[in-house]
Amino acid sequence: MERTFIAIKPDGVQRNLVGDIISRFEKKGFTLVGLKLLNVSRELAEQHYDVHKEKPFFKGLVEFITSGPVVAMVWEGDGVVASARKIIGVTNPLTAEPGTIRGDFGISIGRNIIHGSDAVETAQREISLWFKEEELASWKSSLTPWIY
Ligand code: 3AN
Repeated sequence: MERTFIAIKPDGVQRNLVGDIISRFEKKGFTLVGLKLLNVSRELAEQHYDVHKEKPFFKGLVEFITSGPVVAMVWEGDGVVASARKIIGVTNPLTAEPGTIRGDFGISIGRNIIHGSDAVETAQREISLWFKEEELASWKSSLTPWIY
């Protein structure tokens, strides 16, 4: 079953959006298989944002993601990577559609509340970067026959 990595960034945690965000993925029908609240080390932040290391905003990105607790999650389900990106909305919250997480809650690209893997391969890399195998639990929701 496909999995994606989702992180609620420090702004989302400080603004008490954790419950609402988790609820959106639950209500859609996806299954939560990994969840933790952590302070992100500089090393993890730099590895996570490795593809952006040449970008002018890289330093600010690392500083921001390490500035307060982050909620890291793994969600499972058919097509979850692309679907989560739709639920999240485009990178700039000002242009993100209302009804998406960024469209509903954000204003600034540097404070865009949430991260979601952009492809299945990226998801695999990010899940193994953020979670140990034993921290992930597969389970069958009793709702499954009503979803698939
Ligand atoms: P997304 O998170 O939508 O996949 P990416 O991967 O292009 O977006 O960028 C990663 C993160 O870098 C974004 N979530 C955002 O916080 C930050 N970012 C992207 N572009 C900019 C920018 N032009 N200025 C400041 N921060 C940016």
